[in-house]
Amino acid sequence: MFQHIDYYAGDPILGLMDKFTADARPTKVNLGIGIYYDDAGQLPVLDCVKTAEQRIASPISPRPYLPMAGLLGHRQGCQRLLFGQEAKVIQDNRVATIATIGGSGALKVGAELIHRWFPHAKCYVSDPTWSNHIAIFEGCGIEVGSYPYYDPANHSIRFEEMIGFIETLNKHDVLILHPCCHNPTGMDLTHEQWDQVLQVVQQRELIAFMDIAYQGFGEDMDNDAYAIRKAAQMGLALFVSNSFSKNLSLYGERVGGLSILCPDADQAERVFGQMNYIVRRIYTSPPSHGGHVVDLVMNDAALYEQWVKEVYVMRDRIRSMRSELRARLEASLPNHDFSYLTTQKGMFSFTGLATEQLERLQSEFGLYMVMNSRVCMAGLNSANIDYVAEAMATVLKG
Ligand code: KET
Repeated sequence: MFQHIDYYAGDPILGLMDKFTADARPTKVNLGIGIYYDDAGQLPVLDCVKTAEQRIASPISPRPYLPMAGLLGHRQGCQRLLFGQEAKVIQDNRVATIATIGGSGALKVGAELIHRWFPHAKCYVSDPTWSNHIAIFEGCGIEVGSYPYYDPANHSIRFEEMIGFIETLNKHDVLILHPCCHNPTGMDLTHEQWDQVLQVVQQRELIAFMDIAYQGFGEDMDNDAYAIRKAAQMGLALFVSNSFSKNLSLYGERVGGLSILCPDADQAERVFGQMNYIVRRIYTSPPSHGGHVVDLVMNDAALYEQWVKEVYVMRDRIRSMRSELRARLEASLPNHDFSYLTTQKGMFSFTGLATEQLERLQSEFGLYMVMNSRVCMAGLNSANIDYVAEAMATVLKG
């Protein structure tokens, strides 16, 4: 019956996690998946989340189905976080938002909506991008291409080429963009560069689809949303998928949101209806526990303030790991340029290490990085950084 079914080669990121878990060496270090660990190497439970969960648990309450779109407080929390606390587009009811099963669920629902209502649209991702962007859009039957983005030789952005390329796209083609903390390269556009990209989006009538999974880890909550707010200001229609996996450290609860900014309230109502319909046909409604945590943290002023501070503690720890790794590598290899480690933003650095070097790091040192040379800086800590720097220096020396 099933012999015609292909074996699954495994996911390039999630598969690494299994390999890491199976490695018995006590010195092993996981720099693969985009998960934030604290300086003790532990996955943190944020204090704001603990407080919210204590409130949710007393008294323990019944668990009805949530609405297809999730909790209103979760949806409104996403809108204010993305578009700004007092955003006019929210007041004008122009944003259709649903709570989703993580950022991945938001991408899936958004891709389904594009496939159904813009059947001729092609989708373009940055070269390179998070591998699952391609998988999710192709999985919905959409043709996926790429636009020039990163120049590995100079650790820089191929901005002119990027603009030149998107100027050739057709009306309603979809451009997947990372508003902050680009995954996997850590290289973000400047505000001026965003302005230029969005002008082309407007002129060519493209659909911008912004995927924001690391808000607060780059600059701060507001600056990380610059591209989203600028697009809103320009009157563009826009898709935004957001994830709370990282900034609320709620990976397994699967919480995120999909927001679609529409030209007017009537179109937002149509779009919101279709988003609900897609959800009904795939999974009916999102999970309840994480939704309640998001609702509480986003809507209680004290918890919200505490949350933002906790995100900045994570951001600052990653930044210090970046400079410490850079300093150690520069000391070992004075002729190499490691400045990219501190220029790149968010959890990831793109090291440009070759496949053989990455394989050696795994087999000899138990150091796990994604095979495209992406390193998750949030896996470094004061106990493993010397070991990691030494291992990297050893393979770089050849
Ligand atoms: N978008 C981006 C850009 C992203 O990096 C991730 C997760 C997601 C969406 C998915 O978010 P979630 O809320 O977990 O569904 N990235 C990390 C984990 C993974 O690959 O699934 C990663 O890149 O390691």
